[in-house]
Amino acid sequence: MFEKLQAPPPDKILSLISAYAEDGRAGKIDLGVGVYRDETGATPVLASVREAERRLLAAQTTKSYLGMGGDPTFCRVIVPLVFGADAPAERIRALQTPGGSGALSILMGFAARLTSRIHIPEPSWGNHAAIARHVGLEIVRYPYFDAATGRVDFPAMKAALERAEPGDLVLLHGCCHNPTGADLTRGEWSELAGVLAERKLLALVDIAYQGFGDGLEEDAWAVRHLAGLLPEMLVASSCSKNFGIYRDRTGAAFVLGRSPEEAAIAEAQLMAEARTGYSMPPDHGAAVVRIILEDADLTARWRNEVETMRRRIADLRRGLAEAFRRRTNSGAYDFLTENRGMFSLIGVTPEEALRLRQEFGVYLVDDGRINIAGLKEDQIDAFVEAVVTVKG
Ligand code: PLP
Ligand code: TYF
Repeated sequence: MFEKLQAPPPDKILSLISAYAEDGRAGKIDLGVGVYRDETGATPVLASVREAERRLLAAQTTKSYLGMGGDPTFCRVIVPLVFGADAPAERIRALQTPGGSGALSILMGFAARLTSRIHIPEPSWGNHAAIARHVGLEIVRYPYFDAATGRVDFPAMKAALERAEPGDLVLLHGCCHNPTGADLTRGEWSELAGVLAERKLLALVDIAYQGFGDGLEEDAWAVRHLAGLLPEMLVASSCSKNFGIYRDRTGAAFVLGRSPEEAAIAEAQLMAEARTGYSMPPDHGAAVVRIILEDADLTARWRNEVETMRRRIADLRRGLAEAFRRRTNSGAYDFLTENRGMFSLIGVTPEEALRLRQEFGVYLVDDGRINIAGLKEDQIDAFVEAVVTVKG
């Protein structure tokens, strides 16, 4: 039977990992997959995570099954991290999931029972549309990014969502938009909240980079603001980036209900999604997060480490924009300092992206997305020169 099969197209981002590894050139630059890298190019295990792992290993007495929602204590302590200390906690239910991807998957599967359409920004992370298609949602793209300015085209976004049908699902990036790095301002979030409420749209906020933009609390502002205004909402969060536990597959799916009773029923539906998907999430990463967030001292150490990562990204953004300014004698790349998180679109075509890879050993996604954290300080000028050269 398998002779009928054709290989699906590869994941454009993940396939860069092996392409980069196989490149033997000394000066190669890896701006592909979205993982944080320190100044040596490493993605280290955080010290707070190592300490939590040490404690976990010493204290763990069983590896018996947990429920479909994972570790109940993780589910309790992750709520204030995302929704803040003043969260309407009685109306929020959380499920531990295999990464933010697992959360998106069960939340979209859940939503597909209630509605048939999802609005996704253009552009967005490729897996958003892939997962939506998989659960049978019709995908509508809303305009998001203005390539000419490197900023959000909010009037176009708002106008498109004002035309959405009541009950439609709307995917929003909570912070550090992937791939553009362009986020809404607080004023725009407030306006958007009005549209969502008025049009009776169901927001699904994906927050995968909390702490990499303006800070852990600042980056959750939009989620918290919407949670304070909307009757119902879905949130997918990821611990992959801010705890640096990518492969341990840790995230959370949240549902905000009109009442505690409705939230509990929705939670039971999410459990049913988890049951048919993977039964229950892996424990290790969530246990580490739980140990960190339950301990004030470890939490402080972890927050410092997130801040160090955030600062490095911000410094690189400034350094890169300055280098472009010097080389091009213009402010054409100043948007790099306004963008947030690890990504920006550098404005190259797929053909130019290919040239960057083949001629200069610069690996970036073919939509022109760069992972800023992949740059080493001493590579900035070479990268700028390569971009300017291929763009003629
Ligand atoms: N959402 C966005 C926008 C992402 O970029 C990622 C990336 O990894 C995820 C969700 C999910 O991440 P993970 O499943 O590794 O937690
Ligand atoms: O956008 C990125 O680079 C990260 C990592 O299927 C990623 O979100 C990319 C593709 C994928 C899973 C994770």
